Amino acid sequence: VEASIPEPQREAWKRNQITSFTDKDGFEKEVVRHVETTLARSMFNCDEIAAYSATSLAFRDRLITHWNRTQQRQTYRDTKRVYYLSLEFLMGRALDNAMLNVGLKNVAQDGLAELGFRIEDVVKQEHDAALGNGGLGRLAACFLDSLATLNFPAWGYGLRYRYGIFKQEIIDGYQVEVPDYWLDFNPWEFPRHDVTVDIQFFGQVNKKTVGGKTISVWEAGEIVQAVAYDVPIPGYDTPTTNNLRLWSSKASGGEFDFQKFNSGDYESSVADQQRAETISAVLYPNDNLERGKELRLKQQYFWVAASLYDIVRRFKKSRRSWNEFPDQVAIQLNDTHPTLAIVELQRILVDIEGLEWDNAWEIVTSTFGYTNHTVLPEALEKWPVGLVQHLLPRHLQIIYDINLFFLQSVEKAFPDDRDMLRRVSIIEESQPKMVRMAFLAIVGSHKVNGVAELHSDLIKTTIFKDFVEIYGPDKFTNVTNGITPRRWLHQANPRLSELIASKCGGNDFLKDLTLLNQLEKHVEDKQFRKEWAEIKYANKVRLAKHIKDTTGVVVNPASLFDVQVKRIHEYKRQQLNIFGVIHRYLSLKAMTPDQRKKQLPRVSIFGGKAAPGYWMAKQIIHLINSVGAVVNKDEDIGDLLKVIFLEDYNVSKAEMICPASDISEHISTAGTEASGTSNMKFVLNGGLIIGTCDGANIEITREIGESNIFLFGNLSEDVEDLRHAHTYGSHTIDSDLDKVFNEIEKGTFGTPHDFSAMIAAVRQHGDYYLVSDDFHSYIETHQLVDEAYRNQDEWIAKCITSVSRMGFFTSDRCINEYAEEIWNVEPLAVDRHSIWGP
Ligand code: Z16
Repeated sequence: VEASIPEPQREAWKRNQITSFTDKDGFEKEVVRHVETTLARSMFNCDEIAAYSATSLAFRDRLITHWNRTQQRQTYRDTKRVYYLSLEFLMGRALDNAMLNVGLKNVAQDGLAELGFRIEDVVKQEHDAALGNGGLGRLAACFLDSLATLNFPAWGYGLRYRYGIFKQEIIDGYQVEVPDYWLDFNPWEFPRHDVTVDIQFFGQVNKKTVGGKTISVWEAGEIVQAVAYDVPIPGYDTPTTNNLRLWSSKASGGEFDFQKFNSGDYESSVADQQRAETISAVLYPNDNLERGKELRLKQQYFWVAASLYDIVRRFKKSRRSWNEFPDQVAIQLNDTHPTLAIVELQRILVDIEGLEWDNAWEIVTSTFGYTNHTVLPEALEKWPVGLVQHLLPRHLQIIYDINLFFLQSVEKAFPDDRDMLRRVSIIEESQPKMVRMAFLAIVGSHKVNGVAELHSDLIKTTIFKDFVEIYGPDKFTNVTNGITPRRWLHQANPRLSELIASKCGGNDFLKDLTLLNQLEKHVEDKQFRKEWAEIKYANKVRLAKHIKDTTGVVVNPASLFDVQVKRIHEYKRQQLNIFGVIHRYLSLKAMTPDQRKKQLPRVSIFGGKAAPGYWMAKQIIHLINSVGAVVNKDEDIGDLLKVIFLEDYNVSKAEMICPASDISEHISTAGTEASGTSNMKFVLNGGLIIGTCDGANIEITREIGESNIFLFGNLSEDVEDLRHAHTYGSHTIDSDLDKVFNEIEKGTFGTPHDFSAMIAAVRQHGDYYLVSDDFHSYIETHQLVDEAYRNQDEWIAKCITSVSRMGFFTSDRCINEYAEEIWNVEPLAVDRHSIWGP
């Protein structure tokens, strides 16, 4: 149906075009209107949640007009678009970000004050959109912010989980998972009940001959409906408002099957409906782990098939030839989770559109790019062939054909290397056979990238080595991760952002982060250092209050705040940190009161979620809490050491924690953390870091200078030999670490049995993560941290210098690199004054 208004009637639309508020009075009018009409409440019945809702609706209206115009502009210009496919988008809160990005936070602050509310309290009413686990999901969110800010025509595609990452409670020192009811009220999404796609599962493939040509027809066994929900993504200081489209699953053919219902089979009708809705029900809560569950594969195909249908539908409107598809469409695969998109596009082109295999394959491989985020073997996706066969019978055939043609070409190029075929085959000949998704992603993409220099080198020399031989080195590239300075500086740390603006000629640095380098000439400015230190102190006071409110522990904001917040994982080595804390505690206990007086007070702050099925990670949380319980009430120690575990670490908590850190810990076993991005957030907020030579730490060091970072530990190139020596040589444990273990085993921190597995991992099971090898260097380096912190003036100078050199780590730089090296897309210039015209 043609839904476009005919030319003669368009005058009336133009006459009545919506004008958004621009000042306090306009804003207040909108808030009152929403309170009284949309929410059906009044000034006699308006709490902070109502104020939040109405404020959000006022800004949402504004965004949606920009969003519409952005889409019209992009459609009209018909240039190449980017599609970012990610199973995770860790967005956090939207209102504060929307107010800052459209430049009207001050207006809202004044308006809300007149209406009787404090903006900070209103902003806090919002529940985080937590559709992700950690770094990978937050990277996707930062990329959306940069894509919009830089005016790229880009869409994100994801799943609209009913439950995002679980809420973490700490009960008796243990993690307890509670469902995340984030959708109760979400003004930031627009259901598009008219945008739906039927998604097939199961069934069989039949061959049919049409006009002398044999084609494969997939007869589905089950159909589930995908419904689009759109989330507007505002750029900073630009009218560009891009779209994040999240798919929700629903039983196809209405609420439930009335045929079945009326014939008395209502139980199975309800069951069908529930089975359909289960697909988008919950985010898998694993970071860096793939467990091969059927529902996860269903999620992946559901989301990928709906997204591709949408992309193809949009392409077809332009009536171009299929060969132009890669000139109009770039699809980026965020990890291997969307790899089935490669197979699905090949299926659409060959089975449905009737293209020849080779022609279709050329289009497919020119369209996709694949980003790898890990080298950890347990995180690399593999699916049992039998499961793929059952769920997606036609896709398995296509995968076999892709593999056949690929292996034929490899055999031709490497005729003498039989083992090569076994090593690179997309099908692993194991029991059971497995589809190796990373290999499929490489074969089906034109570019493969890692997320930091070391990581990109590692994938080329280890897990993807053979593919570098096959395709040559140019298919592999690096795009070092970055973060958006809008959320991670301007929003999280408004006072520091303002101080920086006063030295960098205004807010331009938020769009060109290299402008931070202007700070360097002010490093010697005493007054500037003092203001800088005051802001850090105020941020620490705010965190100290949060700690008091949530844990009851009083911490002194003058202490050195030492922070490690990230997912709990053995490779990230929170165990190394807590063993170090115990070592510090024992040293303090061994001192005379006079010696203690000379020590520097410290607060060790931990936060992060463990995957619910990751037993060892949960033990680590328990040890941290057990140590805290003893240390925090030890009167010999007092303020000299406090150990805090912050419950339910998430994006909005990170926005409070990062600005309050003096030193943060990025201490993964060398070669295991692909990039890390919180390292960037902490330095950008004027904190120093202690870290291993791993991931982006290496490039941070190169940028800010070796004297401004505390590096320690073994190097990535030595890890393999050390592990080998642990297993086959005699393995002696560091003597200080041994003392720590003995103290735990004495029962100082509760039942020793609770922690025996953590100790055994080091003493008996080969210390895979090199905790003992790095312990001495770690302890020594923390002593250097203490010494450096005693000289506050020098410390602040290091912080300022570091911030001034962080320009490289903006996600704007990443997006420009992807656009240039991988997507071949350009921004769409926007005329701020044109409203209807393109
Ligand atoms: C994830 O968060 C990451 C990798 C991965 O394979 C799966 C998940 Cl859920 C992280 C990396 O661990 C981290 O080093 C990196 O900074 C981040 O992805 C973004 O690239």
